[in-house]
Amino acid sequence: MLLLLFALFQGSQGGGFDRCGTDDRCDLIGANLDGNNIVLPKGKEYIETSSKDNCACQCKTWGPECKAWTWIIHSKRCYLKTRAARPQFGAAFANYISGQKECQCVTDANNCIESGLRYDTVPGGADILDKILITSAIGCSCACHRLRNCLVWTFNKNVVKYGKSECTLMARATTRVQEAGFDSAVVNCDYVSRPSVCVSGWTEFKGACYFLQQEKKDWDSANAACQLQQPKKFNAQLTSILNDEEYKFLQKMAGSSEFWMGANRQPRTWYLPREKWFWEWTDGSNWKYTKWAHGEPNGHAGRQFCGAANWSNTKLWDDNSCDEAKKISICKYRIAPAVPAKSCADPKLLESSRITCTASSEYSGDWGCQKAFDGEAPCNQNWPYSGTSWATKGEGVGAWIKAEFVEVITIKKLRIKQRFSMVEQSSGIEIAFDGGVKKDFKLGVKGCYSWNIINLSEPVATRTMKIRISSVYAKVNNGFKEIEIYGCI
Ligand SMILES: [Ca+2]
Ligand SMILES: [Ca+2]
Repeated sequence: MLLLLFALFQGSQGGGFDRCGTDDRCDLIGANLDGNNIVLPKGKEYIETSSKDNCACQCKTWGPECKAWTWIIHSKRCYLKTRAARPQFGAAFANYISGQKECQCVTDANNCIESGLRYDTVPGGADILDKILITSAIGCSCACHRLRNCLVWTFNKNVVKYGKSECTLMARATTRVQEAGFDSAVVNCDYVSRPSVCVSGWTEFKGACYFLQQEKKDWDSANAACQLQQPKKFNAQLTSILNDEEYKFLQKMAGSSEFWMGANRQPRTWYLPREKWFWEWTDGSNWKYTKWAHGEPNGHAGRQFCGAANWSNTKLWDDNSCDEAKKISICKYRIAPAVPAKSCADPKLLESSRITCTASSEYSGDWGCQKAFDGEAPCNQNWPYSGTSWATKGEGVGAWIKAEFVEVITIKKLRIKQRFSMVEQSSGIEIAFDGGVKKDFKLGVKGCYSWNIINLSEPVATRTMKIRISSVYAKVNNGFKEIEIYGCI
């Protein structure tokens, strides 16, 4: 008996750890996976666990029923889930960490990491989105990709706690400092989390999108306004200017006006000797190309820390007081180069948790766009309140639903189920993928008893998919019961 206990003890200490081997590269930080809780013994829906690793472990060892987990930091509650629903982000979930049993880490770290570099930050400053303990630099990179508005990460191997090191996630590039034991990267060196086209209102030029802000603003407010420009998640910054060609393009955009650019000097300490000046681009681009006017930057009165372009008669650059309100500022975000489609011999159903969505309209929260990607497609009316479909508010032709994925997916096949009611059936759709690729399809199957199956003649690599209804059999509140996406990651 004692021997058996001993064996069990050994199993849980040694083998248990190996079997769990949680992978924090995949964590969704500040995210909740709503619902789909496994009901535990005594009707409880959660287990109290000391760490998110322990929670992930519970899921791994639970058996096939557990597909995902959510752990709440302050209450230490661990919820095991039968399905990874669409993640919820936002202030209410700042204390939540979620993950899936199967780990897939989105990262561009191999292209981006700079060793021996840290980004310096003000402790507790608004630039810091999160500080976490994590196992590897790649993990830190993944966490940054998973966290909305994360632009820069720094991984500090000099700190080791519980076998993990410190990972700081930041909203903008701050002072770069050479220091051993650090790895850092700027997310926008990658293409994975970037869109492939400029959204409307932005002008495309050589792999980036630009927006002219025509409201009087000081440098910091102008940069903050860039970050708030739609779509927010691209985290636009005041523009960097990296060569003559780009500068000429921006000068054309600004006309004859002087404008704020992303150049700024760190640290903003008055009367700092010139050899300690450190100029940088707020979007993290390398500081190489400059176009200073004669005698600039002069740090006038010891306190000019921000860069303006198209200055005065010279039309070159000047360092200026960051507090000065300028009429014009220009924002920039990078876009992705086209990604080649994979061969994808074994297409798999894309999980809901990898999809976020928007739509031209939603009948109500119970018929929101996420209902088309929630994995539920029972063929009944679900009247009155528990919709399993996306429904528009009175739309037919022209209605659209757009899915965005957390990484580039090569799509091979779709299955689409229409809504229950025969007076809400669509007959044709146009599907648009990244890079303006569009395809038309007929929907021959009405109602929700069977699927419309759409095989793509060529697989498409994309981060977004927008389905627009192009013709209808009949219209009330058209929409879709479910859209299944099959492909490879
Ligand atoms: Ca100056
Ligand atoms: Ca559904």
